[in-house]
Amino acid sequence: PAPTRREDYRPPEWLVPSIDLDFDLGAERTLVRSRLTVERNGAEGAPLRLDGENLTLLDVRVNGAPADYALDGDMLIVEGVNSGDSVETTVAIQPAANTQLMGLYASGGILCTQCEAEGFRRITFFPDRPDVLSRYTVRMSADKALYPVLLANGDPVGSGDLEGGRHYAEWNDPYPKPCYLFALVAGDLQANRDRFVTQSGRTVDLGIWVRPEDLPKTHHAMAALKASMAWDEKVYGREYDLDVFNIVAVSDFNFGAMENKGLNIFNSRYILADPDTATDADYDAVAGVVAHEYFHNWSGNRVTCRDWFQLSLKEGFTVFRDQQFSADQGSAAVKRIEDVRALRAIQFPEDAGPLAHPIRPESYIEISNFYTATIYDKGAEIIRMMHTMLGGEGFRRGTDLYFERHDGEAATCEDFVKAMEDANGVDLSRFRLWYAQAGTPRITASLRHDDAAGRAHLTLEQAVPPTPGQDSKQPMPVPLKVALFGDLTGEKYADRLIVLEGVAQEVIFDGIGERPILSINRDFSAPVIVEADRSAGDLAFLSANDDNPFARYEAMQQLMLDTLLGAIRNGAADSGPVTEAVRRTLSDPNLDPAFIAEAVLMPSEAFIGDQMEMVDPNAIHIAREALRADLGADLERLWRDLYAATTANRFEYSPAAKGARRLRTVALSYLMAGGAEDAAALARQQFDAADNMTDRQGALGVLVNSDAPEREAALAAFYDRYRGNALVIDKWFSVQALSTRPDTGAVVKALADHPDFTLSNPNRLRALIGGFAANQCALHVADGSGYRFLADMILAVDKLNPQTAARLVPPLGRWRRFDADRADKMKAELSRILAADDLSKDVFEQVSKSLG
Ligand code: DPP
Ligand code: ZN
Repeated sequence: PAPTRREDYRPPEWLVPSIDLDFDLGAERTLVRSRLTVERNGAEGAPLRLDGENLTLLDVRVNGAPADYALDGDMLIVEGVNSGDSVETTVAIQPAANTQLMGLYASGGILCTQCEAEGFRRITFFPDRPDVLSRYTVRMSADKALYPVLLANGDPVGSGDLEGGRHYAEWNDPYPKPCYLFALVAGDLQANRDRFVTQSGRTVDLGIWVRPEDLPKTHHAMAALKASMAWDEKVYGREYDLDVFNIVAVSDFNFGAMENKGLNIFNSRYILADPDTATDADYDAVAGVVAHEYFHNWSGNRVTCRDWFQLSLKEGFTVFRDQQFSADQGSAAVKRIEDVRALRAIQFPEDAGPLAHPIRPESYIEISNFYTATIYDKGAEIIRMMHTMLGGEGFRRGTDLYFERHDGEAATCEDFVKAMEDANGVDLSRFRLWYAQAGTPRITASLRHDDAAGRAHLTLEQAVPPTPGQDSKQPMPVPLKVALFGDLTGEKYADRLIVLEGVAQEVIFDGIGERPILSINRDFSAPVIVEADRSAGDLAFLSANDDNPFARYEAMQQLMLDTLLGAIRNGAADSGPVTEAVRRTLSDPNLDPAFIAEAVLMPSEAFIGDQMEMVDPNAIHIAREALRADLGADLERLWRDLYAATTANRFEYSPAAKGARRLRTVALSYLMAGGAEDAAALARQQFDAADNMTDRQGALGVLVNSDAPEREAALAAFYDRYRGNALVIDKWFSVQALSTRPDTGAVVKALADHPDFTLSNPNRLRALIGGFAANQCALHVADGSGYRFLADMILAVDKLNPQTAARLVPPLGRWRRFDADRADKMKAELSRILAADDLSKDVFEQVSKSLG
C-alpha cells in the first residue's frame, strides 16, 4: 500500500455545504440514502469523487435524474456535476457483520457509529476528509421495540410513529462539521438526565445513555461532565453551543471515546463507575475522558483539523486541557507524576524505536496507526512547554486568538503556534522543531562550584537522537525549571526557568556559598531525558527536601534506578540509601499519602529495561524483586503501621480517602515482598472485607503475584462475584496477564481458551493480550513462546479488527534492544506475520516498519 504524504496536501476539489441523511435502520441490513449539495472548489471539469468502503451501491442520482457514474476501486466518480447540484446515493450496509467497529456497527443490541478517522466512508459515499465541513440533517427510522431511542448529532427536531411497529426521529446539527464527527445511536437505552446552565444563561439538557441496568453507574460521569463544562468556561472562556449534549456508552469500542458533535460515544469503561466495580483509578479515568471529549467541542469540533497530519492539533491540546482539569480536581503533583509515568512507559519507547514519528508526521499508510502516545501525550507536553514559557495568561491570550481566528475552520498546527506568537509578540520559529523532529532529546547537565567566587556553573547540552527517516537533528528550545539547594544548609539559592536554545549553554549562578545540589526539569517542564551526575547522597537529599513535589518523586526514582542498574551490573546492590530515603518519605508527616504511595513505588521492569543498552528481562526482574524484598523487610514496622493507619471503614471518594487506599495496597505489596508471614492472610482479609474495588483489586493483584495458597481462592471468588460484568471480568483477565510469576505465559495461553475470552471485544483483548504484551518478563521468555503466541493473536485479530490488531505489534518491534537469540525469534514472528495472506494495511504498516 502506498503512503499518504503531508506535502501532498491539496484543498478539496469539491465542498459539500449540506448533507441530508436518511437511515432505514436494521442490524442485518441498513439502507442509507444521502443527498449532498455540492460546490466546486477546484478545477473546472473535475468529476466529483466520493470515498466509499464496503458499501453496496444501489442508486446514484444528480438533481433527481439517474447519473453518469463509475466505480474506481472503492471510489465513486460522478461525471457532469455542477456547483449547487444535489447528488443523491443509496447504499446498503450490514452493521451486524461489521467486526472492524468502524462505520455503523452493532454492539450488543445497540446500533452505533465510529467515524474517526475514516469510518464515514463505510456508511455512505462522501469526500471523507476533515477539511470538508457540512451542515447535517439526519432522519432515522427503525423498529420501535428493538430501538426505542434514536439519537444523532445536534438538536432533535422531530419524531413519530410509523406503520409496522416502526418509528422515526429527525435531528439537525446547525454547526458545519467534518464527517468524522458524524454519529448516530439506536437502541434500548435509558438516560441519566441533568441540566447545565451556561455562563450566558442558556440551559443545556444533558443525557448519559446506557443500558437500563447500568443507570446507577452514571453519576460520577455526570458530575464530571458538569464540572468540565464549568471549568472550560472559567479557564478557557469556552461555552457549550447546543441545547442538548448526549453521551452514550457501548461495550465494543476501538478507542476510549469519541467527541462527535453533541453526541459523544464512549467505551463503557470510561462511563460506568460505582464503588463495587470501579477502582479509584477507574473513577479518575472516567472523569478525565469525559472532560477530554467535552473539551473537544472547542478544541477539535469548532476548530477542527485540516488533514490527519494535524491530528495533534486537537489531541495534544485537548490532552493538555484534560490534564489541567484533572490536576485542578485533586492533587496536581500526583496527577503530574501519573502523566509522566504514562509518558515514559509508552511514549518514550515509541520515540526510541522503529515506529518513532514526530507529533506532526510526514506520512502514513494507515492513519489509525497514528493515534499514538506521541500524537496525544508528547503532543500535550509540547503544548505544556508553550504554557510554561508564555505563562498562564500569555497562553490564554494565545488560545483566545486561536479560537477567534479559526472558529468554524479546519486548521493546522502552524495556525496554533502562530496564534501563540501573535498574541504574545514572541518568536517561536525554533520551537516549531518540536512538531517536526521525532526522538526524545537527551540533556546532559553538569554543575561545577567555584567555592572562592561563590559561583556555580551549570553546563547544559542537548542531543536529539536519530529516528527513522531523520538521521540528523537540530537543537530545540528546551524549557528547564532549575533550582539549586545548599548541601550544608538546605537553603534554596535559585529557582528559575532556563530555556536551553542551542546545543550547549552555560548558566551562571552567583552568591552560592556552599556546594549546590541540582534540581532540574522540575515539574517535568520538558519531555526529555536528563543525565545529571548526582550522587546517591544528593538524590536522597532531594527526595527528602526538594520543595517541588515532582522533583522529589523524580529524585527517588533516580535513586532507585541507579541502585537497580548497579545491581544488574554487579550482581548485588547496596540497598541502604534507597531504604533510608524511603524511610524518610514514609515518616514525613507533612506528605500527602497519595504522593507517598507514588514516590515509594519502584520503576517498572520495562522502564528499567529502557535504560539498558541491551535489555536483560530476567536480571531486571531479579534485581527489582530483591530490592523490593529488602525494602519490605527492612521497613516492615513502618509498612505495618501505615497499613493499619490507612484502613477505612466506609467508602468515600475524596482525595484523602483515595490517597489512603493507594498507600494501603502499596504497603501490603511491600509486606508481601518482604516475606512477612501474615502478608497473604492480610491480603485475603482485605480482599474479603473490602467495600470497594480499589481495595479488592489491590489485594487480588498482590496475591496473584504470589505463591500463596490464598491466590487461587481469591481469583475464583472474584470471578464468581463478578461473573457477567464485562468490565470487571476484564480486570480478572488483566490482573493475571500482568502477574510477575514465572508461569504467566502458560496461564495467559490457557485463559485465551476460557469461555469468557473473545477476540471481538477490544476491552477483553487489551485486558488479556495487551496485558501480556506489556509484561516484559512474560513476553520475553527465552524459548520465544511468548512471541509466537502474540503473533498468533495478531494474525487472528487482524481478520476481524485490523486497528486493534495493529496496536499489539509494537512490543515485537523492540527486538533491537534484546540479545541476538531473542531478536532473531522476534524478527521471525514479525516476518511470519508479514507473509500472511490478506494482511490489513494497519498491521502491514506496523510490522514492516518494525522489521526496519
Ligand atoms: N478523537 C478521539 C479522542 O481522542 C479518539 N478516538 O478523543
Ligand atoms: Zn481526543
